[in-house]
Amino acid sequence: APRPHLPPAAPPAEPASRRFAEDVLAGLTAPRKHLAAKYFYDQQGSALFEAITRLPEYYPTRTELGILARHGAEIASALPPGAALVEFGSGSTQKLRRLLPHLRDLAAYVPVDVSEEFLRSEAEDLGRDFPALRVAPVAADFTQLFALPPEALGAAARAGFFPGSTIGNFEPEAAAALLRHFGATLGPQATLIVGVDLVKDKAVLDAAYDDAAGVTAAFNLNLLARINREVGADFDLAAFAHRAFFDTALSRIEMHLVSRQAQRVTVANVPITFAAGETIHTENSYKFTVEGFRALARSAGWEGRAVWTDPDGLFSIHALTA
Ligand code: AVJ
Repeated sequence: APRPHLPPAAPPAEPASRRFAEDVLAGLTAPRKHLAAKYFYDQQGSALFEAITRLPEYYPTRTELGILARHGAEIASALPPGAALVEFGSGSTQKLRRLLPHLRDLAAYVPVDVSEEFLRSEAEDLGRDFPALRVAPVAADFTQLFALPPEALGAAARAGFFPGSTIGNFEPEAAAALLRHFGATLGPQATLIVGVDLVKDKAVLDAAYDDAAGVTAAFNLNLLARINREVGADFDLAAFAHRAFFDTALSRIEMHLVSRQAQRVTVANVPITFAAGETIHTENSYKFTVEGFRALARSAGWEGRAVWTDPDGLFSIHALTA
């Protein structure tokens, strides 16, 4: 089985649990309370997100998979021959699997993910289904510096894959910095394939993040349950409500947890007070126009080469070159 490649001699990292506790306390003691969206994805949060992707209102995942199924051959042909493909934040490999049948001369597939266990099991499954594929997993946070494994460095070329519109979770400045960081990681003459959710009717966007079955509400509230479990807190989940809406001026979905009443919560022995109606801002999900995303990419050193969308213009997949 492929072994995750560990970054070379990094300084001893701060334990993830301590980092989480510090970020939570900093966010909840700020004048406008906030928590980072990356913390949604503990085991329960990841399962809830998988359930979100199957909701009738949540169009992004099935639309992106449809684009990959329909235009997979063309998207694959945007990669130079003999390239190693680096997937940033790989999670499940279902999107990659749509491209693989068209990528017959791939030098290696390099999934990069913080979750080492998940990375290993996905890599094993992939190795079983595509025995000719060289899989070289890297256990790392893709937003931080990490070394590419020899399988990628020795390839004729390098390409990046960043599906799912995860780019939308970053503030515009941070999104540009991340795209720049991908360029530095992949090196000169790289190609990048990015999935980007598009601006559309507000009612469609609002429903996608506030579904009738309440799965997105459970996903949002799970963050409080996670803090109770891992940081030590006494959040009463019934005392908070899910709120999600598209802000047209800022072109982003905002998700909040709204305090239903004035209340006091203790988080890692620190008292946190909430006024009735006060919110914790838990996520931004930016939506782009095709031209708007290309301009962002250009500001980060990437040139738009091709773009594919679905017939309804809901979602886009971009091929960029350095
Ligand atoms: C995984 C960041 C793409 O923004 O659509 C889904 C996360 N949040 N429903 C998104 C999410 C609420 C999702 N991304």
